Amino acid sequence: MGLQIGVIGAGGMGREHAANLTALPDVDVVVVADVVSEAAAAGAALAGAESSTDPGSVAARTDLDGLVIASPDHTHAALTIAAIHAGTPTLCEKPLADNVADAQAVVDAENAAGKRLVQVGFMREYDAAHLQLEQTMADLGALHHLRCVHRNTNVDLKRDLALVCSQSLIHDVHTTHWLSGSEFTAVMTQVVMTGERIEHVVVLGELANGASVTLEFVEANYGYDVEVEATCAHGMVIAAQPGQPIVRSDGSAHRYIGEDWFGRFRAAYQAEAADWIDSVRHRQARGPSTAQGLAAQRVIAAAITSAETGQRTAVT
Ligand code: ISE
Repeated sequence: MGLQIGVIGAGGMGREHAANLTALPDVDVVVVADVVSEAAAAGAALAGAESSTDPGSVAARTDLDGLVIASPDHTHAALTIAAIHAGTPTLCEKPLADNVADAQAVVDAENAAGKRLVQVGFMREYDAAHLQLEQTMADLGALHHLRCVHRNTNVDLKRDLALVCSQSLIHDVHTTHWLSGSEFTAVMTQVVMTGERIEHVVVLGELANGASVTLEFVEANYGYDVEVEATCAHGMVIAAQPGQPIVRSDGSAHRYIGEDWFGRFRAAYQAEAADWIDSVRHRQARGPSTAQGLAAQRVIAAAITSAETGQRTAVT
């Protein structure tokens, strides 16, 4: 019998995790839960698992070897805390919570358990282009400036600033923490609207190690596009774009970018699943921690405050 894994959330991300886990040797996704019964049933069918419409009771099960939480963001904290109480190794999708207090509650619960049990799904740490950039930076001396650009195709969703920040920009905040090995001390946010829609968000950040950061989010309708560049003491490096072939047709040369994060980061999600399963087998959580999830949430809160007040805002 393989590892017995539960998946909570059967939307796009939950199904992605269920499929990636099912493809691994000696891993059985045994239950897929979603409050929407049709989604739960479809997710369960995909994984050959039982279905449940009660995520809370699945999170509290003590007979699972591991749990993946990919339900709506506002449910992450409570479900992760239930899994910690059950002693279950957990991969919780980002964000760890949708506010600082709830993220702090997860950190507190894990500390009280006396053992690290949770990995947060900041999957860029498993992306080949990001890993290559990290390695290259190590040869270029101290980081002076990091620039992360995140464009996605959610134009029609008309998300407010809190959602843009906690769903999208939080990736770039964590990327900064990871690649700089430092923390934000202050941020200044500028938001550009097109009518009632957020068009462009720019966060200027200061890091404790003296480096500066520019995080940009753009609601782009042409495709999903993530860029990272680091300027260091002895040179600068730009992350490679995934190696898609160049197709020449109809008088132009074309390279496919992808419409969403599933296309761009599919291999990273697969590597994340494999590494998380390995950590479950070794009974030692690794990868992005709840403390890092909380730290990212604090930067997001400061960035939102800065946009609202028009002031440079300290990150506490
Ligand atoms: C999603 O989780 C991502 O990974 C994308 O980068 C982000 O833009 C999107 O808003 C998230 O939901």
